[in-house]
Amino acid sequence: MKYIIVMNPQINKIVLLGEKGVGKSCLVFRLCKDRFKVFSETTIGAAFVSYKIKYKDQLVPINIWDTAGHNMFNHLLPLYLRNVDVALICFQHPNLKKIQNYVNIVKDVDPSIKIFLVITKIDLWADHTLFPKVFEYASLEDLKTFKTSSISGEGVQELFNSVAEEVVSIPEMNIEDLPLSSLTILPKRCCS
Ligand SMILES: Nc1nc2c(ncn2[C@@H]2O[C@H](COP(=O)(O)OP(=O)(O)OP(=O)(O)O)[C@@H](O)[C@H]2O)c(=O)[nH]1
Ligand SMILES: [Mg+2]
Repeated sequence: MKYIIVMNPQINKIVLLGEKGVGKSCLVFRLCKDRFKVFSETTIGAAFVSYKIKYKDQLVPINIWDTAGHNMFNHLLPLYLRNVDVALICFQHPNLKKIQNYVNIVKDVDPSIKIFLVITKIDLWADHTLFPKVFEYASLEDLKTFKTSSISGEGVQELFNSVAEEVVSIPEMNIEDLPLSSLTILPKRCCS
């Protein structure tokens, strides 16, 4: 019998994390629909989206986990961070302590996760150099920073291009090397 292998959402896994209301879900919506989501409801637990990013001459599939920023869901973050390739720490205010707290949460789960710092809602800021301490910290920790607005779309493509670049730079595994838990194998129907 023939089989098809369905990639699990744990492959090319991207997680957005950050405080409630910083604009994580709107960022994902802007990426996927190329427009601003006017009425965005607070996320419960996490939302999952699969998307293919156009990068150079290829389509890079990514699995996005958009986590809830409300404090009551903080204890779930380590679960969503398992097997993550890139973590996008989103924030709209330059509160270094809170940003460092998220960086530590990610590093505690797996220090090899690539972390991007994402400033959101830059349409609200006249001057983004108001984040000097954040940039200083980012360069010290060798973390890439991005400035985005889901309203104007500014910086969103650049951010996800870098995500795709990061994902394609991860050495491809042979199918035999992938952990069984990351694959779902289904019998192939004769007509499919
Ligand atoms: N000015 C401005 N407002 C934004 C932007 N992105 C999102 N918002 C607004 O910010 C609010 C929260 O956006 P969400 O994307 O739902 O925030 P979230 O981070 O997903 O929030 P939780 O799911 O509660 O963690 C909404 O009222 C949006 O309209 C942006 O780029 N600029
Ligand atoms: Mg949300």
